Amino acid sequence: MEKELRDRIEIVEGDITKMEVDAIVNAANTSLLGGGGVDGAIHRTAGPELLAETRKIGGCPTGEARVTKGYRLPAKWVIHTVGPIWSGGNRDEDELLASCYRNSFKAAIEIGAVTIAFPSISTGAYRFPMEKATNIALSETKSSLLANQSIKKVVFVCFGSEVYKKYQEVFREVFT
Ligand code: AR6
Repeated sequence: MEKELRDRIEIVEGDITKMEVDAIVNAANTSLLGGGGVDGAIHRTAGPELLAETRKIGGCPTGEARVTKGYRLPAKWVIHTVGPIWSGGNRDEDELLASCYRNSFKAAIEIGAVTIAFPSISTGAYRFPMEKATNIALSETKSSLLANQSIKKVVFVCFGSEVYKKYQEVFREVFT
């Protein structure tokens, strides 16, 4: 069981906009109107049709997720989730980040996505501590994959070698 579960997770270093998966997850903000970091890269690659669709959605609360098409991205869908801004750890940041992963998986299952790629939500502009965020990402993924057999592959796309190394390290802890 554990082995099978581990085989459904992949950790790669790279750019999420290039991923050929059913759905990529965007680390967005509550406006859903784009921004910097991974959000900016996704909007640039998808093209202006993405912004037109997110405008119609009208925003998303922290911890929740909303789905759009992928437009010019190789991915068919974008699951936009809003991570918490780190402000010391006493404002429900852990639980809000965990719900980003849970709600993204829920959305992926609803649209029938079988392969899904995640960035490291909240650890850039939103300053969530990397180690804590990685633990939450991998623990929530483990629970969601155990509960749902429909998702066959989850790819964690690490932007840079430090993020990649941290994911490898935490993966060994969470999956042994
Ligand atoms: N592919 C994969 N990961 C990436 C890419 C990419 N192309 N570009 C950056 N990252 P951030 P947040 C990594 O700041 O902390 C935006 O302005 C990045 O190195 O993108 O959730 C939104 O509009 C880091 O490891 O997202 C919000 O306002 C991770 O993605 C705010 O930033 C997340 O960094 C959200 O902040």
